[in-house]
Amino acid sequence: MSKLTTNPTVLQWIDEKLDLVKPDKVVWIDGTTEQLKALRQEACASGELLKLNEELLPDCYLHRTAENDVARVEHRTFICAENAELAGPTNNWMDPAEAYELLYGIAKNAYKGRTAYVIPYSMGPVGSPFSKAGVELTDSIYVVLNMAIMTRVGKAVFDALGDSDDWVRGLHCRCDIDEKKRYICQFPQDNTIISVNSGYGGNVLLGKKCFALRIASYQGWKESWLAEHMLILGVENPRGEVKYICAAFPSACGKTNLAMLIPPESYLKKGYKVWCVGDDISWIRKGPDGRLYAINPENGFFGVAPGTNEKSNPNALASTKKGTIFTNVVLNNQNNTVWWEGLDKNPPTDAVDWKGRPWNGMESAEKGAHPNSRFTAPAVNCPCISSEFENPAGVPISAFVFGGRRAKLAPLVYQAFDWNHGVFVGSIMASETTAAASGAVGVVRRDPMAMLPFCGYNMADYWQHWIDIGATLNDGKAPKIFNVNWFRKNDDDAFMWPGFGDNLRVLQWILDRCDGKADAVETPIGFLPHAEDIDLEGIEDEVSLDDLRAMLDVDPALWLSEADGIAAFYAKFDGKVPGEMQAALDALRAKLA
Ligand code: OXD
Ligand code: MN
Repeated sequence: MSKLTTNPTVLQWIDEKLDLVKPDKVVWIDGTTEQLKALRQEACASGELLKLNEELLPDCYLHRTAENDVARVEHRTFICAENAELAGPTNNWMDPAEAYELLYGIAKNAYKGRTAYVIPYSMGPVGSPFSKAGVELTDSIYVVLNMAIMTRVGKAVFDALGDSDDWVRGLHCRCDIDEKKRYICQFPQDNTIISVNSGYGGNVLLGKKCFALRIASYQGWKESWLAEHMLILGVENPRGEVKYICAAFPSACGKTNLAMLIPPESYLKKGYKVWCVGDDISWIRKGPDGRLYAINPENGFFGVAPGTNEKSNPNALASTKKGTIFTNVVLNNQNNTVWWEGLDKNPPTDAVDWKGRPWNGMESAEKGAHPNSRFTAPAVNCPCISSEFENPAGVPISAFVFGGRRAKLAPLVYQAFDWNHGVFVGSIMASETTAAASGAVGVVRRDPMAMLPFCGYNMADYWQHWIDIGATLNDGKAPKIFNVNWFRKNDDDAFMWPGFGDNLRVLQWILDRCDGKADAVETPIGFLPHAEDIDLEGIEDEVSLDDLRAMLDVDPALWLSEADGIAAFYAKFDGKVPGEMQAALDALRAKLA
């Protein structure tokens, strides 16, 4: 079949890699509806996909991964840069020459008896100045069909690329799904990703974490832009003006829910709307007017299924009703649909669990869906998708919001004093582990800007890059920076803030601050709201003004001990932490003392 491009750098790389992996057949993905339809049929025939109820879930499919291959594997993820310092103390590092030898050894003849798929894809709308191209070579039809949802695939990508060498090389080999030989390697200096022995989304949909965060963060460093683990949402006020917010949270903090939130009743009545531009990744550049603009480089949502329901996130649920691939959820035999824990209170009794075993939801002690089971849903399905989703110029950012899960420490919301202090606030992001993760509960995991597993270079250089970007923004043009904590608990260990749609009340204060409309109290950690300035209309029975005051309390003793934790974390960077941030830490301690 036609090779879809004459780009010599693409043709040479593909030839070399095909010579290595030795497929029986090569298919170039042109992205046409007919081709994708035929591939879905083929995947159903081979059993890789299972077609779901066409009436209830049109064009939807179920896939099950190997039992040992259900999540990202941070301990097997490597930044293969020239030296260990480039990767920094928070990344696993492998020497590039050593890594290529190891990985090519594993990939040798890995496609024997299989088909090679060449997927040209664009992160960002094709032709946008923000966008970048990638080519993924894979032996997995599941990868092809997921990439066709999560990114823009097809010939148009090659047409836009022309003969340029600026594209990311991605080689994926399923091999034997052997955990001991599983490697997810990024070579930021070579624009290259190699992923072997996995078939799980986060490890093999190379456009997502591997490219759009690890490789792109490095590209952004070199090219003066930012690739961030951030959702993008627009808040439309009753006058029809929309302001955009980018927000970063570690896993399990409700990022997809916030990105698609439904305003509380009182806000809906007034005419507020929330629009989703993206739920996971932002690429951010300075625009012609000197402000920062963001695009969502993805084209779909790779969301966690368990816990997604009509109440927690009706927009995400609606997004999964057509053209969606479900991975590792329950198959309901009764009507050939899917189910997961937290979808509703009626688990199917005649079903198949994520491991492919018969499952009765009323009787089984085991969970039916894997806790990290996923839906891959087209963004266009989302009822609140922003009209700016495809805008090649992106959306202007008013505020950056960082957040984490802290039972006692962080107040509901606070604002950084200025840009550099905001970078400090992002760098001290941390979350306490929940019962959902393995290991001890309540342990603080430091996750600067939610980029810990995704920063493709030394985190200290990344912080400096943030400071440098800020220095290019004129006063008044830089987004304001905030931190939120939806997870504060009272002495009875109960959550104090209702969360979900009510989080808009906090976003409203944030946007009022950006507009210079809300006052604040200066504290050692930043500017805090007056409790009266958070709108509680409609939830006064649930949250009193005194509750709110308690959520806004800053305990100096807790913060002093937090400062010790931050200092210990900074110490890992061997003196590379930018002076501005060290100074912010010193100032925090001095103010608290
Ligand atoms: C994700 C993650 O899957 O951050 O988006 O783990
Ligand atoms: Mn993510």
